[in-house]
Amino acid sequence: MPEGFVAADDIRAAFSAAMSAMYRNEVPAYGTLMALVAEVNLETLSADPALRARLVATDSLARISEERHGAIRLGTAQELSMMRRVFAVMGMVPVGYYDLSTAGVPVHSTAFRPVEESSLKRNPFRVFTSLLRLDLIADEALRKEAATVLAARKIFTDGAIELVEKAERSGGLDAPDAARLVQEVLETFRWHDKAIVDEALYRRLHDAHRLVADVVSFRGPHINHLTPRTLDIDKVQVRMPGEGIVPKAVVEGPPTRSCPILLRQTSFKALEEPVSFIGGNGAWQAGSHTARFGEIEQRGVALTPKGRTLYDKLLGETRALVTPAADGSNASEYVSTLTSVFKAFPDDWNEIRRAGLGYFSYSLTEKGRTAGPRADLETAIEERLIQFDPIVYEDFLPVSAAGIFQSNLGDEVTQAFVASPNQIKFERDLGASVLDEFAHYAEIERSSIEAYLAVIDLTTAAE
Ligand code: OOG
Ligand code: NI
Repeated sequence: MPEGFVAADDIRAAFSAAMSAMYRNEVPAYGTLMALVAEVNLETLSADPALRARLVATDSLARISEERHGAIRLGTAQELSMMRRVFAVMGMVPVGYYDLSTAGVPVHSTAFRPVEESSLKRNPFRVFTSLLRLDLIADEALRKEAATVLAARKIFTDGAIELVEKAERSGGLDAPDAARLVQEVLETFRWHDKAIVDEALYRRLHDAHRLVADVVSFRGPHINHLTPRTLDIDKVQVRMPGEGIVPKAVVEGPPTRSCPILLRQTSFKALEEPVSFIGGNGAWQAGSHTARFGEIEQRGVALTPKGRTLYDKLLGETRALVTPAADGSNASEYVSTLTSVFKAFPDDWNEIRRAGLGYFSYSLTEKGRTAGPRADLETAIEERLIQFDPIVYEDFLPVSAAGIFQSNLGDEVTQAFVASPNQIKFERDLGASVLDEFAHYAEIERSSIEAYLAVIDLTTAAE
């Protein structure tokens, strides 16, 4: 990077801090959730000195309760491709393709995120970004009206566009420009309580799907949630009501385990907020809209395709037995079924590793540095010459995402869409291809293996 430019990681860190301040200010319940998360994290750390030591060693203790992700929903291909360019300046690239049509949500999505380990450490902020799929809406007249409204709106400020172009031209931004970019981009994520449609159109959009109304009716893609990391998701879930916030019925993802896998998430339900619709004769008509909430997450090991297949199978089996009801009436039955079905997924790091279910990074122990060659990796591990650590899953889960979407779009019976993943179309609209998350984790694992191959000669294993 040319001299005098601010590192992309630092621009992202400034952006996520600015977004957090804005959101806490706009949605006070989110501030309450942040305080609860900080309290539970503190309790968990003081009860678990080993965990604390590990976090100190990995340099992440100070940032423990900071936001890990947020989410937005976009309306057009142009918005999506410009958003990609904006996030690129902040060191975030599109990772993964998520088709949510199968789960009754007319969007497909990617996550813009940093990928290098050092960047994730500096600031892990990601944005789960969905693109509305009007092609899944049956009513053709409505589809056209929605497209016309979307085509006329401008979600980026002129300043944001100029600064992104400048960054692309010169390979970066200096400090004053970087600070300006953060402020300009923040405007895109801001809440607007004045709709750009009248109430009749809002109703029709809403009847087609609540999400369509959320995307089409406003000036911009307001950030709809932010998500800090918690060290004990079950505890926060239980304590939410005591703080006056209503949690969704169940925690999404795998059950509580000794060896956490993938991602567990829960949220408080979206708030009904006052908005006004375009009325007659330049007047505004009062109404309300439900979109914004707060979420928490806890992450575990990234799974290989084999591990992911097992995860999906067990989750499917659980849901065939008990489908969690939105009102929470069968929540405990769901949790106990989930827990018992997931007994089939090994809950020991070495077993997970040996079964090829998860990704791990390998490193030499102190003893390993001076030891001679060993016959194979397993022998070296048994003799404690090589140690392995789970690689953290940094991405999302479509079934969980759908559960989060649904509990925040209202709990009425969900609509069914024909499953129609269309990654090719998504990437064309994005103007780039998305990174394959499995290939990415496999590469992290592979490069860690190379690091120790250089020191311990394991080539004898192949002979
Ligand atoms: C995004 C929901 C997905 C997650 O954490 O899985 C998501 C949305 O509601 O727009 O953020
Ligand atoms: Ni989320």
